[in-house]
Amino acid sequence: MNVSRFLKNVILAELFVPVLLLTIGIYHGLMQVIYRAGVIHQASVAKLDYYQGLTLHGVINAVVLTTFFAVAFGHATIAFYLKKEPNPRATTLSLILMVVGTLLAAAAMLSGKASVLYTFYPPLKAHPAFYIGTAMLIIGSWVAYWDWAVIYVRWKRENRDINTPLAVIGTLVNFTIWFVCTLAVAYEVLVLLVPWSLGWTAGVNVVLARTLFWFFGHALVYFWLLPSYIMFYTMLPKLAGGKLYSGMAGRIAFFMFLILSIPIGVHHQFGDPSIGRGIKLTQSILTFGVAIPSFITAFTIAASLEYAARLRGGKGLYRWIWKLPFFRKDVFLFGYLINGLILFIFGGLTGLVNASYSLNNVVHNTSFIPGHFHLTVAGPVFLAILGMSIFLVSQLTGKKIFLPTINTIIPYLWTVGVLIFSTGLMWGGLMGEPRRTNMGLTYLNPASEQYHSYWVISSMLGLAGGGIMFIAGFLYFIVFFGTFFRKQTAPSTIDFPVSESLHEEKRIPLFDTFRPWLLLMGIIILMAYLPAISDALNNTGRKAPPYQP
Ligand code: HAS
Ligand code: CU
Repeated sequence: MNVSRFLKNVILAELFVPVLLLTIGIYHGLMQVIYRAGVIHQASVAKLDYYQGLTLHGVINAVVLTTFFAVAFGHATIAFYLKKEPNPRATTLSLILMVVGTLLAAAAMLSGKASVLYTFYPPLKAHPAFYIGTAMLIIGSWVAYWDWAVIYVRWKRENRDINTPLAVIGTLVNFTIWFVCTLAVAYEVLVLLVPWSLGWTAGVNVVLARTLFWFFGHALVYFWLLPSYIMFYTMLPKLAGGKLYSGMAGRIAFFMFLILSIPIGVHHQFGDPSIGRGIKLTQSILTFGVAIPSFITAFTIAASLEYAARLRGGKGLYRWIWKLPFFRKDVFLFGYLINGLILFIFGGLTGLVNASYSLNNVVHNTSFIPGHFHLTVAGPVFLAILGMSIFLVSQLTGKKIFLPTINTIIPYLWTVGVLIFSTGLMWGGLMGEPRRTNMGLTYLNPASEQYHSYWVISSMLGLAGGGIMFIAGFLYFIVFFGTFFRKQTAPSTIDFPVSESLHEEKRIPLFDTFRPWLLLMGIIILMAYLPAISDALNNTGRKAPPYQP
């Protein structure tokens, strides 16, 4: 499909800006494992201290990159499937808000005035520019979403009897979740934190702030995940040379995410006082519910891959796997997506450990948690972003991929790195190794009274895995920027691989409409969150005074 110059430039800018910042984010990933393994025993390197680096790492990699990517990929998906380009004014406004907001937040973090980590829990206090900048980034992404909603409604009016393409359902579900969940964090930031950070109010109700944060923070992880799910359903079967086993399964999975992604945030607060046990248990059970759409996805995609491999002559119970196009340069995206899926098997299983109300006591606030989330957000999410960003840049600029062989190897190298890294973190976590701690300064510093030999091997594994991840990230930058700055050889296009459905798909109206699902979403959220918010509001503890690290 041909794209206008305007859309092409917008998508390219939305990929270029966050990938440029990602160089800082990935550098601080490497620094994390170095500090934590006790290789250095100091609070800062190159005048960037441990917590400042961890904040830059979390905010750039997990918030800036993911949000920019979701918007860029959303523009491409809506334009490709609905054959309508976004409104130029809205799109420009959205881009400006996102870029200016990001620069504000980045300035606050780089100047050391916002070392509050990506969760910015009060009483950690940041410069107002950090909060206002992140709010602008989020509002910019809303503008893009509102515009797509208008495009969708117009398209639907003209195509009442046609099933909305699965990728469009996925995009709209994802941004609807995003819009609703970010309302809570917008309230937290604008009403509780900014006035406090400006010195207008004396203290903050910490439990309320954390509850509002996790209303957003859990749904955030699915906002990261769903673009990858769109690729798994609509592209991967085609890339593998087959068909999607069931398009209906994909629709059901996306609508289940719509109703269950938000009302489970309290599973991050099992250890918080002044939230009742009843609501913690309820949200624990609902969390098992949100694993169902992922199980549906696992079986549907595995069946689609097996179908493709058998078409290529694959035989046996498992031997067919080797017929999949793991290292083919022309379908390099396959390598990025399949590695993400393999990591996600372990990411999902460890998530279920975390979600088990009582078991959570063992792992909460230990390095088991970053072990878990690097198997998810640094697994299917990050790999899909890397692969798709190279794919889009190459197509939109009409340039051939720079170093295509290296490009096919990157996801495998990354996966080996993450597996070693996460094994180290989770093993250490089970022995009580803390997360978010500069262990080189304390526990792994032989000169410190707190020296603790238990965590030497586990954190060394973390260092080895993190080093491999850094090399893979470095190679990605070479391929991405190398492609970006090459000579154009073809016209600019967007041509996504499109998976056909294996079974003929009848249109069932319930799975091609948003209204009943939105209603259900509202009801479940109210039921799950009214008690939690009420507990937080009734938190009679003293309001925490600000603390600046
Ligand atoms: Fe999580 C903490 C529970 C999924 C990210 N999670 C985190 C944090 C992050 C995060 C960032 O209940 C830390 C936040 C912080 O800083 O404090 N998580 C879950 C559960 C799931 C889950 C139940 N998490 C994710 C995803 C993330 C993510 C996705 C990012 C994208 N998580 C928790 C809990 C905590 C938590 C607690 C709080 C812990 C604490 O105490 O602080 C589920 O959604 C997982 C369901 C997934 C599956 C896997 C399905 C498998 C698939 C692969 C199939 C493979 C195929 C390949 C087909 C059931 C789809 C075949 C291969 C061939 C070769 C053929
Ligand atoms: Cu969660």
